[in-house]
Amino acid sequence: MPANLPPQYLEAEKKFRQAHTNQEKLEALEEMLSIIPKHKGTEKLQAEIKQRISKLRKQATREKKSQAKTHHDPYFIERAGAAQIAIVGPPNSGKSTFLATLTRARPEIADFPFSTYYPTPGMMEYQDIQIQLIDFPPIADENIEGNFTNALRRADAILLIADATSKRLLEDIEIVEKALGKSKISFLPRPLPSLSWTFLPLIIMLNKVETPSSQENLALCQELWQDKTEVIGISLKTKNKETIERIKEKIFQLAGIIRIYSKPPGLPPDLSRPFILKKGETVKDLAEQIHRDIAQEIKGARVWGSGKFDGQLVSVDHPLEDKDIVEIHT
Ligand SMILES: Nc1nc2c(ncn2[C@@H]2O[C@H](COP(=O)(O)OP(=O)(O)OP(=O)(O)O)[C@@H](O)[C@H]2O)c(=O)[nH]1
Ligand SMILES: [Mg+2]
Repeated sequence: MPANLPPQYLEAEKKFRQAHTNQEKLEALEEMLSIIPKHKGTEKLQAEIKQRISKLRKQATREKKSQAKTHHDPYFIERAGAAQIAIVGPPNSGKSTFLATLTRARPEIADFPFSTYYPTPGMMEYQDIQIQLIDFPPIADENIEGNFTNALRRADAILLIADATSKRLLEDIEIVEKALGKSKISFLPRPLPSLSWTFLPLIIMLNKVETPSSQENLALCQELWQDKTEVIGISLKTKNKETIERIKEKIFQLAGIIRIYSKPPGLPPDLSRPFILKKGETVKDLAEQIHRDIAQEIKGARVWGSGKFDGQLVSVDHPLEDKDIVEIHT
């Protein structure tokens, strides 16, 4: 990546990374192309952006054509709630049980592998928000179909559920890891190889840990993955209220979102419906979500929560934290 790209470019690239639809991606790429300084040092990047634009345009035309033929994509799940989490993993690990435990969805649960054919969504309630979970078909081969790949790339994060009692647990997980790699999904927080890659946070839950023989597997997996991500042992069979709460909390953290309550000057805050921002986003990002005009006129804000003291005046670049109350000043 060439140095000294202007902040507006980085802002547009951030939009691109966070885009969920092809239309949003196209708009962000076009913005990137119009902002990028045109000189020798950025030629390669310009070419890459142009290539992505042309690819997305072609894809959009293809999708329009196939929609015209009423081609149905069973992997396409309409987004709902504050975030979308993809549940993936080897066969028979308890992915559908997980969905049935945390949401009102009733997917098929079976004691034989490959019982889920198509992704099934469900809404998980977490305090005052809902997070969408999608139970995907099992991954037992590192080559997964294109629709599956695209659906994963639309999610906000990945929850990998594996069976802690499996005799080949590490291979089970490795296959999923490879399938994600082939889908150009990186879950390690480091620079992506190119614009065509997507970063998605990932955690691993090893299910069925009530089985004594699984303890060794859990310890082994935790050791092996300690530099990459968190590995948590769960049992959906012997679950209780506390374990469910702990799991929900983990999913909320995995989603990488924060809840912000807005407050009009001189009035109490509206605690009924939080705005959903990504972790690290600022007062400016909140203003943009409320209204474009407000984002242009904003001068600062008062924040209750993450500020040094309640009601502290902060600048537009102030990063917000979960449950902050914000009064925007224009
Ligand atoms: N011992 C034990 N069995 C469990 C646990 N959770 C789920 N199971 C069982 O594991 C089997 C597979 O559960 P599913 O939820 O269908 O697994 P899946 O990952 O959706 O399976 P596929 O869709 O085929 O990939 C079922 O017999 C469940 O009852 C658990 O915590 N402990
Ligand atoms: Mg299933």
